[in-house]
Amino acid sequence: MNSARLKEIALSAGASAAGIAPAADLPELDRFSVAVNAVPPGLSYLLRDPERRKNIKNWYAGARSVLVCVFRYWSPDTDYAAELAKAGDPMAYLRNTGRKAYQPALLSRTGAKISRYALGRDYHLTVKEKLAAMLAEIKKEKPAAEGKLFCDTSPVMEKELARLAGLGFRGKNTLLLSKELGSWSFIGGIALDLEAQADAPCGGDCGSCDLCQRACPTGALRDGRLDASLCLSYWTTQSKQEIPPGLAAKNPGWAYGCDACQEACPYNSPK
Ligand code: B12
Repeated sequence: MNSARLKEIALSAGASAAGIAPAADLPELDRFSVAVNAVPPGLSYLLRDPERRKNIKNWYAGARSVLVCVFRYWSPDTDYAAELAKAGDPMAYLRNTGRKAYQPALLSRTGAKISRYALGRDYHLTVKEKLAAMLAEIKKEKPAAEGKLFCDTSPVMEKELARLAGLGFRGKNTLLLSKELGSWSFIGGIALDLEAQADAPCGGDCGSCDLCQRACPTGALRDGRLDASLCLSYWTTQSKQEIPPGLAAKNPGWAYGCDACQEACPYNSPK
């Protein structure tokens, strides 16, 4: 299918940007194995079957191309303090929106902060709805087309696929960083059984900027890698164990997720 048309469909269904990646081996995984990153117990699923993540065809054999989309969830002009206040009591907010905070003691502290990505409806639902609408539209034009949706929960290397689809480069905070949209975006996509012309991968890097690394309160970022066992996002949203006192002492108030490395990024500042 014409890749321009695929991207047009994606934008009409609510993507902030879209691109096409090849359904092929990810060269990144030859250079860096998933196992080289420190993987704490709550993320041990990342070590399961790493070969599977190397190629999206190992997840969906029919894949011939990948429509990758980013969905912006925060604009640099949005007032974080005002949005956090609107959410109200953090504990009640998280409970009512179906989220589980793994360090509940942090929620009752004055000034407890919820990450921007969680100040809204669960993105797994909103993104999947938009992707499903895209696939339905594609099927209207190509009734025999099949596809499989991914957003966060599948063994798919979403950041690298997004980079290959031309949507941004990989920042030193490990996230996908678009020069136009910054990094306050979710990634989601559709592995399609249609051939489509792939976009040029996005080049570029952070250059000498290391503001994210310096802003991380626990020193979790180094050389383009995240040591998740030090990441406050890991401890507050994934870990079933209590946060070690040494890390808790460095936490500037994040009770669900952490935005420190993205707040520091110049691409996320108001233009
Ligand atoms: C596991 C996971 C986490 C873990 C671990 C994060 C991590 N960096 O691995 C935890 C719970 C800590 C986490 C936190 C967050 N996450 Co998360 N997470 C994921 C998930 C499910 C898998 C990521 C993965 O495969 N990690 C494994 C490691 C090995 O992969 P990696 O970081 O890509 O590691 C590579 C690099 O280190 C690279 N590398 C090695 N050396 C070098 C050197 C250089 C210079 C470079 C460039 C690269 C490089 O090689 C490694 C192997 O490929 C993805 C969804 C998905 N299916 O992809 C979402 C995802 C990455 N998370 C997302 C988000 C939003 C977050 C948070 C911002 C949430 C928050 N505010 O709290 C934080 C950000 C923390 C951070 N700075 O990474 C978004 C990111 C969107 C974007 N713009 O990039 C994703 C894509 C979910 C989504 N669908 O939108 N997350």
